[in-house]
Amino acid sequence: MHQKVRGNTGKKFDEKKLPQGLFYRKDFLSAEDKQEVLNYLKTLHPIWEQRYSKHNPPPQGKEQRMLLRPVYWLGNWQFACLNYYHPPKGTQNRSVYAEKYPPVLARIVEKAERIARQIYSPKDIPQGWELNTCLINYYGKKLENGRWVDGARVGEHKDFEPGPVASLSLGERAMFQFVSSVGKSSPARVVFQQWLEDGSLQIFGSPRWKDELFHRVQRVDRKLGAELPGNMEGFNVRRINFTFRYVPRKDWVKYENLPEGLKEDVTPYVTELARYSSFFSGLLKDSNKK
Ligand SMILES: O=C(O)CCC(=O)C(=O)O
Repeated sequence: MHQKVRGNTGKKFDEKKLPQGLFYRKDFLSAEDKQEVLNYLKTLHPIWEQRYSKHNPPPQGKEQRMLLRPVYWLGNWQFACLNYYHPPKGTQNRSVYAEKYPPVLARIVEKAERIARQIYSPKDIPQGWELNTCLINYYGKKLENGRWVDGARVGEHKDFEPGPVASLSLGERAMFQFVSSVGKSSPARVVFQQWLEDGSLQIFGSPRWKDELFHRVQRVDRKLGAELPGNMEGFNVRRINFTFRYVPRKDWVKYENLPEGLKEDVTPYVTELARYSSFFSGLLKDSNKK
């Protein structure tokens, strides 16, 4: 698996070729598509989620907390308080039907899927794989008690959706790292790092990058002076990232079919989304009719 790679400017790993299983293309997004994506973003109203809820309270030793950043999901919405999609056991009542991709994202996803099918061996692409789920992460600073607090990072984690993940970046570049282990006793060791630039596409897959290593966003630059659409009072957005993943459709659940407690937990979010989204206001209406 070799590909021409430009713009891999992570200092220590400034190489022409990326390791097998990784793909990066700077300037993936054309100027027209970028404008279309930005126009679409102007229509979205992301929300702040809490990690836990009444029916999924914090485990012992943990506290309720707000996520570090606002998010929006397409395809299906993995509410944090439903614990995210986590096969093999955590697959039920975690991925709630959400809005479809707009045409520009559907086109981008088609291209990303084509690239992934070229660069990964069939054993690294699960049966039925398609990038049908998108998490949109908003990175920036938040006004808290009169002070601007920067939360533009993501801690070490894995994406548990099966198969390759594709990631489209807009705005300021982000330092993205794969790290080998996390724990209180041993600090994370950086195995590979990469700046994710405005308009770039990254794809990572295979057991090495998906299952063995963690990944994180260490920091987001401020060099471009980017200001992106977020529609949020007291939150300034300088980077937006779309990660496209695969959740088998058999595991998507309709909001109205969630068990009562879980439905109660996510209803405030659905209600907030319904203020600006006909899809979510339709869900509330249908569910009230039942
Ligand atoms: O913002 C990024 O580049 C990565 C986001 C990420 O790690 C995730 O959504 O799981």
